Amino acid sequence: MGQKTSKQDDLVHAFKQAKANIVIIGVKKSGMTSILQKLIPNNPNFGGSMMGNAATTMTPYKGVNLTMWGIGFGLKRPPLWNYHLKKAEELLLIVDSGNRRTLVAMKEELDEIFESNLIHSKIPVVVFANKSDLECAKSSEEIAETMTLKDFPVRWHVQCCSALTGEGLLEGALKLSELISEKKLISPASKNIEKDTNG
Ligand SMILES: Nc1nc2c(ncn2[C@@H]2O[C@H](COP(=O)(O)OP(=O)(O)O)[C@@H](O)[C@H]2O)c(=O)[nH]1
Ligand SMILES: [Mg+2]
Repeated sequence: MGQKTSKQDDLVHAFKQAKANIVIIGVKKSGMTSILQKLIPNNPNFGGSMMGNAATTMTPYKGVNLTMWGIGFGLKRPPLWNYHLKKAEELLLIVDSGNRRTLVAMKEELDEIFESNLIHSKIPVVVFANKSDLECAKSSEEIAETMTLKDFPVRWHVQCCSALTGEGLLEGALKLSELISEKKLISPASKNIEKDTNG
């Protein structure tokens, strides 16, 4: 075993710092399973568990609590969805950056989530715009515009990435952790304030 850490190790390390209740919403086929297999490489069963109309909950790393759900067209919200949204400290959205229909589906999902007032209005939102390797992939600016992100009352960031090549995943994981720590600084009521910010 070499001393140098691999890109994969760096990615896992960055994601481990994202200590929060993270709600992950992806449009089906946009690459949720592929991305999560990179972020959580030691969990071979987990991709298969994301199916049907149920949310999957897991804590792959200490303090990193994930609740995942794939939106399909016309699927009902999974049981306990409102409960998960209320507890959410960060939203991670996974879309296919080459497929306009999935971007519009996610925008409509966000409309409903924010209209319902179930979610903290200052919640950070990170969009993983996956499949950036495709020729038809849109830029982060085009994605933000199609999803009308500036109309939502939140701090958001669009990260173009590819689960296929690995490009952009580390930047996305770092952004997730960064926005979570920022939010904790301005939200003293948060239960999970980390003393060790260098860890
Ligand atoms: N070109 C390309 N294909 C991808 C990428 N990520 C996932 N895919 C493919 O997209 C399809 C759906 O991926 P999957 O992870 O199962 O999506 P899920 O339904 O959101 O969990 C599969 O055929 C993947 O191989 C990517 O970054 N680039
Ligand atoms: Mg899947």
